[in-house]
Amino acid sequence: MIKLYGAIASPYVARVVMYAKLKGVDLPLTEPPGGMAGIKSPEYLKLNPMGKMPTLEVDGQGIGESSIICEYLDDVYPQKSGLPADPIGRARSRLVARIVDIYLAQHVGPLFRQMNPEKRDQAAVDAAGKEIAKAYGYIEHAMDSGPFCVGKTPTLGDCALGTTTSMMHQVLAAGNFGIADPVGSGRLATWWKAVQGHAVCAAVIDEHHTAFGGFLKMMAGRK
Ligand SMILES: N[C@@H](CCC(=O)N[C@@H](CS)C(=O)NCC(=O)O)C(=O)O
Repeated sequence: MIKLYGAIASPYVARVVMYAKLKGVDLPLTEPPGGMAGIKSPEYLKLNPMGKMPTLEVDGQGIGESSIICEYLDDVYPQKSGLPADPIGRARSRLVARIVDIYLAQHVGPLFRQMNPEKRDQAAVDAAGKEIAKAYGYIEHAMDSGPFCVGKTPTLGDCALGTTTSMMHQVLAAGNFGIADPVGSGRLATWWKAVQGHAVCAAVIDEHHTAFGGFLKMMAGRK
């Protein structure tokens, strides 16, 4: 019995949801043990001691980390892989997801703390803007001629980058930081157009966008 725990407002959860849908695997989001706000509950921490979403529960065992969950889904549902067929393509797609995790997302998150212009640390915003632009440069280098990250269909890299890019756009717009859109032109713009034009990717991004918008509003209300 497989269950996916998390909320679609999380780009990491949305990554897994998109990946499963692209594979044609029915994997609805389930309320975590300990309740929706309970990713720090003892029940949840037993499955994923990192206390983060998503977590996949497989016969009572917990698996954390979105990309690991995606690759697990490929192992148990190999009929339609979510990775390109050739080894270099697979490496490129995985590389995009890895760059998102270690070079991009960590610079988008801190901008949440800079939303209020009156309390803003402009030096921190400028530094984040530079790092985000650098990360998209690395990502562009990992892509092939596309239009998706690798080839003509979406794979793991697109699931990771698509959901995180959507979140980044929302954060940049909500904060009005004056940071230029790093996917505004060239290969990255072609990629973003392809993702937005793909029915499955667009539907998941839309759902994530709405939920994340609600999260931003809630944060703004707390200021
Ligand atoms: N590297 C993890 C990141 C997961 C993550 O950071 N999830 C966030 C939600 S977007 C979370 O659960 N945060 C709660 C916390 O850190 O306490 C993955 O790929 O699954």
